[in-house]
Amino acid sequence: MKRVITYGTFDLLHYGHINLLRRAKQHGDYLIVALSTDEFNWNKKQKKCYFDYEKRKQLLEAVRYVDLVIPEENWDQKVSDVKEYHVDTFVMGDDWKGKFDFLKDHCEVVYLERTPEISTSQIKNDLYNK
Ligand code: C2G
Repeated sequence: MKRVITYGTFDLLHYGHINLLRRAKQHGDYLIVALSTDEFNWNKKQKKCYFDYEKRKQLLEAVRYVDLVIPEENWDQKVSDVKEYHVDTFVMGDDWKGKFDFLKDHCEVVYLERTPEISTSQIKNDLYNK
């Protein structure tokens, strides 16, 4: 079984996220999503989520492409995650292109094209300016 992992906040889950998850799953048979915790988002990514971790986890677990959701608590857990979960392929959107190439020593690294014109901040701006 080919195991794939990806990381993110996935707040206000939208079709850009779903496009990423669908394509990530195409790289294997089992997709793990390491979901940024509220603390990690706030302390390290300066992101204030609309939905808390449990709600974002619940949403992701309802997505047909996702097999397991685990917490992402820090920037440095990726190598241990790849080892612990026997990951074959690491996938991220290409806004992160090159940033995780150090993982090539441990697994395949794939950057997928981001879906244009949609982002959580765009949704928030559009709603705020309605
Ligand atoms: N994404 C995408 N298209 C969009 C928006 C997002 O393909 N229009 C992808 C991103 O490239 C990322 C994933 O969806 O691969 C999740 O996006 P975010 O929740 O914004 O993740 P981010 O905050 O970039 O966290 O350790 C890595 C970080 O946790 C990544």
